[in-house]
Amino acid sequence: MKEFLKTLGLTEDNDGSSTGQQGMHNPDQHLESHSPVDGALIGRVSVTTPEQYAQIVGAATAAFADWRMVPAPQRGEIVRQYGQALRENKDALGRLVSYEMGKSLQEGWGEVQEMIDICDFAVGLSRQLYGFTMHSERVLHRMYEQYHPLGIVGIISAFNFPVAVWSWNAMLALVCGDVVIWKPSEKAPLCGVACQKIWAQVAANNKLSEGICSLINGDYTVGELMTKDGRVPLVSATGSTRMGKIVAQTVAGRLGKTLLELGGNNAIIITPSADMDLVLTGALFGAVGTCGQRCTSTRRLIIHESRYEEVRDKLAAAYGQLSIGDPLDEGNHVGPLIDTDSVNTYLKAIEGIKAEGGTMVVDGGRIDGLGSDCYVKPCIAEVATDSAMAQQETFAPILYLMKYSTLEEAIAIQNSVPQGLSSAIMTTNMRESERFLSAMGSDCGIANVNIGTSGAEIGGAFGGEKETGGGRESGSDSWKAYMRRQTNTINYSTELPLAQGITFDL
Ligand code: UN1
Repeated sequence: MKEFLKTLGLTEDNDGSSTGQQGMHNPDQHLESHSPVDGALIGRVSVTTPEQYAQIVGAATAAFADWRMVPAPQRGEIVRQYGQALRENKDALGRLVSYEMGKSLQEGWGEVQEMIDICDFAVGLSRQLYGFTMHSERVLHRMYEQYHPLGIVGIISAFNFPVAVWSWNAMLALVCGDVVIWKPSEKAPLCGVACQKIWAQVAANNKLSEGICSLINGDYTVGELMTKDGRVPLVSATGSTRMGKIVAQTVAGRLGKTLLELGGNNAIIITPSADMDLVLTGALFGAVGTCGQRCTSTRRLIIHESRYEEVRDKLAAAYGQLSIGDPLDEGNHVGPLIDTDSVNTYLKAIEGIKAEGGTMVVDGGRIDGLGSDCYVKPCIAEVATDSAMAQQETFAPILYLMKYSTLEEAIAIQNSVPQGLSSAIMTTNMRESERFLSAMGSDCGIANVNIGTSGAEIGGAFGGEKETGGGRESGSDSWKAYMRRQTNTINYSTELPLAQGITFDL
């Protein structure tokens, strides 16, 4: 067994359900986690039964009764300790992320760093859960608003950021006074178990009640236990648009709240004045980083006709320099896709591109002999601006090149897809960048200038429009999604004047 697995307390068989400190095992059903790096079985994680789920919700409900009354800065202190524990486990957890998910070790550590950063952010936030005060229209009255915790927050996360996405939601929810139940992706369940074990230690050190942070595991049927459960007021889900629509409809059916972070189809517009060094780094990292499996991955380059050949040829040359292989080897830039289903989707997309008349600039295909069947070549295709393939998010390293002549046209192409997560423009022309950022510019939740589409910082609100789902998590005032707002009006006079000047005398 690998050393970092031992460091994180993982074994061959792991409890997939836990109410804080207490692990629960289901002897009958397991998820098997195979590494896309070398195909090896890393470990098994037990699936949550409906009975275990009922116990977990019970523990979470009981924990919430206490946790909501802990002063927010003290809740922040617990999150600070979680952040400290992550610092101590950064190396091992980053290695697990890399080994279980397949992203490069640098990116695995980077993901744990994002967790540490959101802990720091949440600690500060725990003293800044501000509401407004208003002036009442009535004499000797006071009006203000305050934010209260919601209760149980359900988190459904995806395989591509198997630890960070949970922490963006959970650390904010915790300082807000909520309790959390997490269902990690069934493609990276050990990452969930590892984070839960770190939590269990922090909870035990502080003698905290069970169920402040719980873990459940399994496929969509386990997720459904939460989405259908009226005791879970908010479900935050990250994943495909298909999954998000089902979650949204199920939760809306009981008038619960959702926070959705779904697909992206992110483009970089490359203008005549673009700085070519920035273009190359931004586009390359955006398109091949995490093997094209970020929601924010760059999928489309919309290039001004005057720079088209230059960008195409330089990028093709850069793709030739990429080393693909074991992501735990720091010499490699690109690791495997998550599984063979993903490889098949990628291969089918390439067929689709060819069928609709696209031309491969850099050929794709499976790479054999690298340790598993999940390694593929990052590829580049030239397509028409109305390409149907380029309308879809294929979660793989396929980059589409398109040509434009006016900025208006470029913005129209960029906004023509159903998704609206991240976008970027490469320009040194102030008029162009301001147009891109204006109301008639990018329609995405994230719009960058001279930066690629991926690699957002935690300090900003993260999320997007249209089929991306509209949710915002992480920084800025995203915390408000995890609380309920209450408007309070207090009369300290001896009269009861009615609002709007109404009199109601008997
Ligand atoms: C995701 O792909 O779901 O901007 C999240 C980025 C990361 C987050 C990506 N900070 O690439």
